[in-house]
Amino acid sequence: MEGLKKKAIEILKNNWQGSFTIPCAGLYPFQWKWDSGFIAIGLAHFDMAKAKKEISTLLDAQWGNGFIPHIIFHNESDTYFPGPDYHSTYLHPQASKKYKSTGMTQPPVTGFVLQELYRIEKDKEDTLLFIEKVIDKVYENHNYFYQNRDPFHEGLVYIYHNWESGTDNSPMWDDIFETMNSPEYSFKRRDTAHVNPEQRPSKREYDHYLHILEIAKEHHYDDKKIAESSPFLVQDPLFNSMLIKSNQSLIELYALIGNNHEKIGQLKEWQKKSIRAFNEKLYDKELGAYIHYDLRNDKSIKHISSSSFAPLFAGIPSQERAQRVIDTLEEKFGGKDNYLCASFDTTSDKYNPVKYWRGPVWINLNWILYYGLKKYGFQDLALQIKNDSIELVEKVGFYEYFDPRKEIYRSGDCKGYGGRNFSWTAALILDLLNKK
Ligand code: 9WN
Repeated sequence: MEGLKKKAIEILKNNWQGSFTIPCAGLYPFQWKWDSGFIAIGLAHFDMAKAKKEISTLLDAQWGNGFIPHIIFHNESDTYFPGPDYHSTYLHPQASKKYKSTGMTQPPVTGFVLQELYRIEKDKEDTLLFIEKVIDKVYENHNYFYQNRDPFHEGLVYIYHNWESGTDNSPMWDDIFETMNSPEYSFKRRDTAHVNPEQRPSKREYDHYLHILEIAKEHHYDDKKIAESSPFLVQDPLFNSMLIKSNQSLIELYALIGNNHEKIGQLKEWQKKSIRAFNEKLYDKELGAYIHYDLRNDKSIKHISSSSFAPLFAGIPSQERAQRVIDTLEEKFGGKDNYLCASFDTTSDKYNPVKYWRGPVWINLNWILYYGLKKYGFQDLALQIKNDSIELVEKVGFYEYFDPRKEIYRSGDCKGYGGRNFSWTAALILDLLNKK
C-alpha cells in the first residue's frame, strides 16, 4: 500500500498550481468547487498548509451574496469548453470582481471538509485558528442556499443545472431534457479531444447544458428569475445531503470555537427542517431509496443512483430505513459480478457501465458511501467499498471513473475511464488508506 500512497501524493503534487489544485491536466485545467474540498482532505494527510490554501483560494472567489461558483478560472487555458467568456458572470452585480468564474455551483462539501481537516491534523489549535478565519464564509454560503434556492421554504434547496449536481449526465435528467426543446448549437467541444467520446456526454446532451446556461445568462444569473423560468429545477438528494452534513459540521465547529450562538441556532433550525423534509419528500417507499424531485415539473424522478445513498453520510435516515436502503443497494448495485458502487442502477435499461455518470464507479461517491455505511454500522459493506476502490485503482491507475464489471478486467485490456492522474481519486484513496 505504501507504493499506492506515494503515487497518490505524487499526483496531488503534480496537479498543485501554487494556490489551488486542478482535477487533472488538459481535461480540467481550473479549480472546481467540490473537487477542491475532496482534494483538501487528501492534501491534509501530508501538507496541511496546502490543504488550507486550497480552501482559502476557493473561498476567496465567493460572490457578494454568499454564492460559491463551481469553476474558478484562474488562468487562460483554452483546453476547456465552455470557458469564462461563455459563462459571462460579470452579468451578475454581485459576482466576484477578482476572479472569473461560472454562475452555477456544486455540492456544498466545504463545511464537512473543514471538520475533516480538523480531524486529520494533530495540531488542533492551529487548525481551529484557520477554521475560525474562514468558517463564516461557509456559513454565508449555506445562508445563500436557504435564502435563494428554496422558493417554497421547504428546507430543500434546488439545483438549476445538471452541472450543479456534480453527476452531469446521469440518466436522472433524461426526461427533463426531453421537455426542453433545446436548440442545436454549434460549438467546439474540448473534452472529446482528451477523452474517448464513448465515455463522455453526447452532443445533444451538451445542447441541453448550453440551453439552460443561456437562459440563466439571459436573466443575468438572477436566482429569482432562474427559479421562475429555468426548465431544469431539481431537488437532488446528493446535493442536499452534502448541505445537511456540512450544516452539522458547522454546528460542531462553531461549538469548538465558542460564542456564535446565533449562527448555531440558525444552523440547527435549518437542520431540523431540512432533515424532516428530506425524509418526507425525497424518500420513495416502494423503491426503498432516496430519489430526486423534479421541482419544475412537480414530480419525483423514479430512478436510483449512487446519489440515493448519500443521505447515510449525513445521518438522515433512521436505522430501520437505512437497512431498507442498504437492501436496495445490494439488490441493484451489488452482487459478485460488479465492483461497488456503480453510479446508476445496474438493473435499469439506462445503465451504461462505460459512460461517465450513467454507470461507472466514482471514487468520491464511494468515499461518501464508505463513511455513510460506517456511521450506521454496516462494517462489512463499508470494507467492501473501500477494498473495491483500492483494487480498481491498483489494477488500472488513478482514473476519473471505472467500469463496475469485474469480468472486463480479467482480460487485462480494460483501462480506467475519463481523466488520468485524477486529483480527487488520489486524495480520497490516500484518505481511505490512512484511516481505519
Ligand atoms: C463540469 C471536475 C468536474 C467534476 C464533476 C464532473 C466533471 C465537468 C465537465 O468534472 O464535470 O463541471 O466538464 O464534465 O462531472 O463532478 O467536479 O472534476
